[in-house]
Amino acid sequence: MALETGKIRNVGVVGHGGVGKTSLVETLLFTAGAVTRLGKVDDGTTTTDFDPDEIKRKISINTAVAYCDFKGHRVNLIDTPGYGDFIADARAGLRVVEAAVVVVDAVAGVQVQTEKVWKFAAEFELPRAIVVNRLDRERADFFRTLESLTRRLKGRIVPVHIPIGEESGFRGFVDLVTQRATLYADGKAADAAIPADIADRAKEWREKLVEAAAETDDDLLTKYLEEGSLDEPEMIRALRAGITQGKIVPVLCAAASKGIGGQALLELIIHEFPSPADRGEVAGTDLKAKQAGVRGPDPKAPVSALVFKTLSDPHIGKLTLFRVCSGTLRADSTLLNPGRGTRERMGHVSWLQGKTQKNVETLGSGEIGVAQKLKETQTGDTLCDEAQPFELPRITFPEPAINFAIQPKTRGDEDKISNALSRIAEEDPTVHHHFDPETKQLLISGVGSLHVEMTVERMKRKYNVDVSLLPPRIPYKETVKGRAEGQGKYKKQTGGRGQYGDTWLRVEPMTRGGGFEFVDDIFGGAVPRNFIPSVEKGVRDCMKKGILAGYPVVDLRVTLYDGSYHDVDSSDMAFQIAASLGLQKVFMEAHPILLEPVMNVEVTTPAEVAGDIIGDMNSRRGRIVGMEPSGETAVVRASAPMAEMLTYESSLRSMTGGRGGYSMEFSHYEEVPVFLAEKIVKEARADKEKAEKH
Ligand SMILES: Nc1nc2c(ncn2[C@@H]2O[C@H](COP(=O)(O)OP(=O)(O)OP(=O)(O)O)[C@@H](O)[C@H]2O)c(=O)[nH]1
Ligand SMILES: [Mg+2]
Repeated sequence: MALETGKIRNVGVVGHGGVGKTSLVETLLFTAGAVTRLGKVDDGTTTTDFDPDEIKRKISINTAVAYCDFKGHRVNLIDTPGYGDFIADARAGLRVVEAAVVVVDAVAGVQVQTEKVWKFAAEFELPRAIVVNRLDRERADFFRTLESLTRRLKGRIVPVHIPIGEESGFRGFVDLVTQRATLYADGKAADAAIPADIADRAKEWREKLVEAAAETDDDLLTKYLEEGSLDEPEMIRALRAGITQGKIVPVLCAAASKGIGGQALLELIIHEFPSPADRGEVAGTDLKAKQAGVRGPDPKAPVSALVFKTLSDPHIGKLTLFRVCSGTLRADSTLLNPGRGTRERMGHVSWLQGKTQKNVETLGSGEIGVAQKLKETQTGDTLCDEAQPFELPRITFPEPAINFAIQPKTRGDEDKISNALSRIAEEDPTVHHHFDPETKQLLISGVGSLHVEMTVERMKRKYNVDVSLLPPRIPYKETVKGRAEGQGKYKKQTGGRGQYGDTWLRVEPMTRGGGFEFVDDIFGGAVPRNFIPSVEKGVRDCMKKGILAGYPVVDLRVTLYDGSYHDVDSSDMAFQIAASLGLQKVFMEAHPILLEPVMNVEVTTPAEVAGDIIGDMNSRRGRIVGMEPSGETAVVRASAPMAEMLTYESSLRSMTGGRGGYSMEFSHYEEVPVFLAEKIVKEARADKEKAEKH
């Protein structure tokens, strides 16, 4: 029997890195009795940080799922990572829940990623609750944190708790709705009267809560303003409805690692957060009708499910985590993946408690489950009934911002590397890799440097390939600015049959992006027909190898306008060599230059440091194309040479205190300024000499 949709709560736990999300999930599981011991992040014993990389670093890297049953409800918890490099997982996790718990640290208040996950939750119109965690820490301050919440996050944010005791003396909270206290001793909660010393404060905040409840409804507000109060049941009804609809964001107290706050949050989740049934239909594309359509959370509707995470491991194989959006998904059924046009056999399907799977026969609408060893399905895909094809909007991921070149530590490991990277990309869609034929390097791209380093570690641990990371080579190109012409001749007479080829070549520039053009301008057979392709081949090969500094030559027209031959000694090879020698000489006389790739860059930054960003961009030979201030954040658009942008990530981080972000894409090629070109040519020659000595 599938679970009853109205009794399910799917909750995304999100927030800045290290604020205690994983610890809070553990506390919820423990409070509900789903685990018998309260696991600790510092001991590597939590349910949701089970990956060896997570245990080693004591941070969450992957979204993980756990569940508990509380007072007749199924609560599915999605524990998401908080570090910037992995924050795309948090966004993907929020796509499959009905509500979010946003955790903040009681010392630091709102941080960079808090703002980001807040925007994600708003994008998906999710009701939210905020948990002020780590209230037992030194310098923890609930009211200062509250101030930063109301100042920096949009929404009607109002406490439903106030803390009792400070720092290491933090021992519980007042529930402003019931006006009772919950006090903890030895991890056990006990109900108590509000302590006398905070009674006034509790009253003051209770009043603000009533006011917020009244504001959710015009009639209530009129009544409140006239009578100065609301009756208890009325106020509770308004408050609950306000939270469910996202009009009110309640703030709760916690010290997750001490088990404080779990019970109250669970009560809020089951009473105030919406169920998948409340959330209603989901929009998508009806592939049969070839138009927009919807699917309701009805157990009898055709099945549709959204894949929000893929985990792959050489030992357990591939795990596909999905959320059933409509219908009832059965074990051993066959579903369609409409995006890839493939069928997938589901085999066993299970609930997921961290890394532990519990097989079930069916998964109903609104449930979160996992399938093993699906062939082609990847994160973001839809799975659906074959007879009623339907596609949910894909989950999108950010474009990679940083590139490294990868070099195998063991020769001949290249195939193993791309294999491992393809497998990793299945579970992490923010990892990309490709071979750059111009620089002959395998490039890996990711969200940030920590992300790329983690990927390299994962390759080693899971796939046993060891690589080093290098900054990528810049794919410069060579061309000319002027015209020149001259002779290329190759003649060898060493007894027996000799070698003879003689060409006269003219070179001239073409427009940027023009590529290469070979013009045969021979009259009267000065170079015989059958050797003309040899001349062209010699020219092409020489262009590929580069002349000025070993980079490929582009945007060049080469005209063969004269030459001579020898009846016996002329050959294909001789003409190729002659052409190559000729081109090398003529090219250098036609004002050769280097071209460099220029990138379009878009930087998002706190408005107060936008001036620094622009100054820094100028020092990188960048050109500012536009700037849009939008409140507290500004967007700066620029174009800048790739060579200057290799180290941008860390500079941006330090200029913005980690609050900035950027994206970058190739735009076009431009001439390298002379002073830099000289340096690049010199380095290239030195490299070449070194290589020739070895
Ligand atoms: N003092 C104190 N420490 C806590 C509390 N909750 C969590 N911690 C500690 O804070 C650190 C981070 O906790 P996590 O639960 O891993 O935080 P997280 O938000 O899941 O971190 P990421 O997933 O990496 O973003 C760990 O050392 C926890 O033991 C708390 O209430 N009080
Ligand atoms: Mg975590």
